[in-house]
Amino acid sequence: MEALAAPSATAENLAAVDPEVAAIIRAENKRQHNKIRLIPSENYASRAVLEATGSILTNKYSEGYAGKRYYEGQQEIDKIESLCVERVKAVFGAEHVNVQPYSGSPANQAVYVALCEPGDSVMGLSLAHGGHLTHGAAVSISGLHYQAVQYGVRKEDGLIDFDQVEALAAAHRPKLLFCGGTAYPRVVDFARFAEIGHAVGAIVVADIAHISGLVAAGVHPSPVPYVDVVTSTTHKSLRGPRGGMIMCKARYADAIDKAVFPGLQGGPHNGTTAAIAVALQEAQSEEFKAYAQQVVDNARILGEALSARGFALSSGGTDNHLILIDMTDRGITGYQMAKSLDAAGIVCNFNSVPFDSRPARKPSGIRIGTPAITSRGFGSDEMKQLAEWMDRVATARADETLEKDDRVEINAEVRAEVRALCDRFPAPGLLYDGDGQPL
Ligand code: DSN
Repeated sequence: MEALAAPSATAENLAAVDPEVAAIIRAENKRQHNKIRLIPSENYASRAVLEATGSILTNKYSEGYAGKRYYEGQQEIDKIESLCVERVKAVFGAEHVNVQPYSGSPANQAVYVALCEPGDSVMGLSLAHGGHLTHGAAVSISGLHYQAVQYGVRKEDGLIDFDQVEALAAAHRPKLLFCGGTAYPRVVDFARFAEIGHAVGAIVVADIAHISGLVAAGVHPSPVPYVDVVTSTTHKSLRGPRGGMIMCKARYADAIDKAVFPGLQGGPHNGTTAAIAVALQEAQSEEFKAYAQQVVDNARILGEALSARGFALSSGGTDNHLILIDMTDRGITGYQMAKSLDAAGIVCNFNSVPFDSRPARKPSGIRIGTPAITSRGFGSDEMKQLAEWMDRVATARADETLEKDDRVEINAEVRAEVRALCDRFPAPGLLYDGDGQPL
């Protein structure tokens, strides 16, 4: 059989072999350039990370761990995985690291498989108050197979209710106590969680998927000195490939490794492993530290500008990269705001707010964040402009005297202004032509 021809550039190969898929990827390349991406769990990975992800490492099977594989031919793969593990240890100061989980949910599932039995009591922040599905939500395996107890935030200030955490921990004596979340805009007090969990014999797990880039750069306190296990994705504020990792104290290393492989997974995704290593190399640079600080600064400036324009911020503001906004006072739902913003070229997600009276599919809030826009160089001026656009879109959506066409027109005006701003800020990793236009 004839060998597959190999034109030089990746994009050319794809376009020649599968023009349909190539066209969809190009359209997405344009969308990621043309719109302001505010989903706080998204980012722009560098070309270096993307090249490692899409490299020939995808061709290799390597069940097992470095030096203990079930297939031959691991001379280079062992080096990649060991390098990646060493870089994660160096950046986070962890005793043991596993970089094989396919993403954040499998990483968390591995923690359950490693450290407790079905039916055991486990505790986490409720999804409705900013936790993650895998922290014990009723619809997830973490809530279906374990006795999940959920804590929340206080109604008066939106902060974690540590009195409740303490009382529930004492009453249920959970095997695992999860902290961290996906829609919590404040600093997580890992030391406090560790104190409460350890007092009742719980293994304390910090899920830092959202904030791992901030932790790596030292702009959010690290859980590593306090808790027993730390899980994370690698593609959010850390700006790596889509993947997951687990850090733990040495005494849990065997159980965690066995749970990931052979407990839950087969062969690791070696291109992803290489790309995590690249992201960790990038995360040790001064540029990345400045980036992470700017992510937090941008979120604070954007939050203040939005508050000044009458947006109600959950917990009154933000300490990290994300902002949760209750749209009720603006006379619309979060669902309506998210749809209108997308039409105006600003992408966020609708999200429940704590104590939401509306259903999760059409909730009151939106969730926004600054990792992606900071990667493309937005700063304080752009945050203030963004708040003005969001105000204009919300006002138009709530104005019942406006005809639908007028609202469409206002969104189109904002979209044109957004597009002009985006053209001034090319994003890392995207493909551009010689005139700076997205391919
Ligand atoms: N889907 C992620 C987020 O958007 O926060 C969490 O898994």
